Amino acid sequence: MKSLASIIDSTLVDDVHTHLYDPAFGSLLLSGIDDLLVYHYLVSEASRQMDVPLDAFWAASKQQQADWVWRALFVQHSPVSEACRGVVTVLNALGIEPRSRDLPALRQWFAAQQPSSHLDRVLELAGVRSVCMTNSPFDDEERPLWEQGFPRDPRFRAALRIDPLLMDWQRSAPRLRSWGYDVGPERSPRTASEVRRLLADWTRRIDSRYCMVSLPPDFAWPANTDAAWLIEHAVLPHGRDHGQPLALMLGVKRGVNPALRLAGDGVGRSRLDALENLCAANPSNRFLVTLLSREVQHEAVVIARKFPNLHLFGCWWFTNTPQLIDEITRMRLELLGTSFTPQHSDARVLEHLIYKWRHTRECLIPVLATRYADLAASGWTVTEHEMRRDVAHLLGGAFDRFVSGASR
Ligand code: RAT
Ligand code: ZN
Repeated sequence: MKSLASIIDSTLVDDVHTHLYDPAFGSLLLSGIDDLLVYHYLVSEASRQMDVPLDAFWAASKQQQADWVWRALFVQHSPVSEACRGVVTVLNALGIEPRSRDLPALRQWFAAQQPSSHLDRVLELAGVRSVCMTNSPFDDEERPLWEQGFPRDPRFRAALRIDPLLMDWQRSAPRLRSWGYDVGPERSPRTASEVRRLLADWTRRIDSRYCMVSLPPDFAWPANTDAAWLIEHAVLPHGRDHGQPLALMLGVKRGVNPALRLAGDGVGRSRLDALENLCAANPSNRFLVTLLSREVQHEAVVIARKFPNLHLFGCWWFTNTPQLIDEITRMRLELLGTSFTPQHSDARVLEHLIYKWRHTRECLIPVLATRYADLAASGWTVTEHEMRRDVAHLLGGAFDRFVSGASR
């Protein structure tokens, strides 16, 4: 009988949320040592250890920034944080001596890789079958390529990201008008139906699996806000008409320290009564939810027990650390069985897939082993076939079924 560890290691993942792009997007698909080092998780850590002032840091080239991050986090101190260890795991998996401390040599190694075989190799090392992208019509870099069309790489699936639409309606409305949608700044039936037309057009154009938004801790629903109105009159009807779940990423405080740019976002405890209200009032809509604050994870699990139209996924961003993955996944298994998706990678750089999934697998093995051992002690020993079924379910299968509406 195959061990649980080897089943977890060999089961391919369908990664349900990343910031990676189909190779057709060229340089938007980040890869290589400099992008690994200027990852915003590392920049926020480096900002605590570097002597360089932030304005000088941002004014410098990517290579110079990477040099500073490397020096601060890998040379002057041991890279013990989760994001730092990630770089080490990546280099090690690619067969590179991580302690060489020679950035020029690392750069040469990455530059020598042939992009499409490197992509295949990374996916293989990560044990990843497909990745879901984050695709925004509001992104001026990616919108033109979608409008023009391109042959899709089937391993890169799409999700429609709509943060500016919901969180910055007053500035988004003129953009929609410039794209030919007859919306006004006011909340009218015409505006709602034009926003639905935009969502339908983009869902078709990108072949979206779900619609997604990240929301601040004080997000309320119902409420007299543009976001709540747009959700009720455009996003939820769109979801029902087009079978699209709505993914809510709850608890991000954008720009807590704007000087850190992308690295400057923080966390707050979300008001989960909004989630409860959404799930209760909209039984024909499906909600995918991940939460940034550790403090609200238990409340979210209890809400999921009450609403089969809610599927929890991932240990998001600041909760993607071994300690919290262990805690959150144990809690979810104990209260939800296998009806959730323990992890997404949130990879921004191709090679992130390697470390995010290796580290997640390392965490899942003891968590699941304990549940199975407890179960065996109570008189139910799972077979190898059942373990394979459960692991495939947890590593993307359950999410797929929920998204397709086939079963919850
Ligand atoms: O984890 C991250 O990289 C964050 O910056 C966010 O992108 C977050 O995952 C999001 O999708 O908003
Ligand atoms: Zn993300």
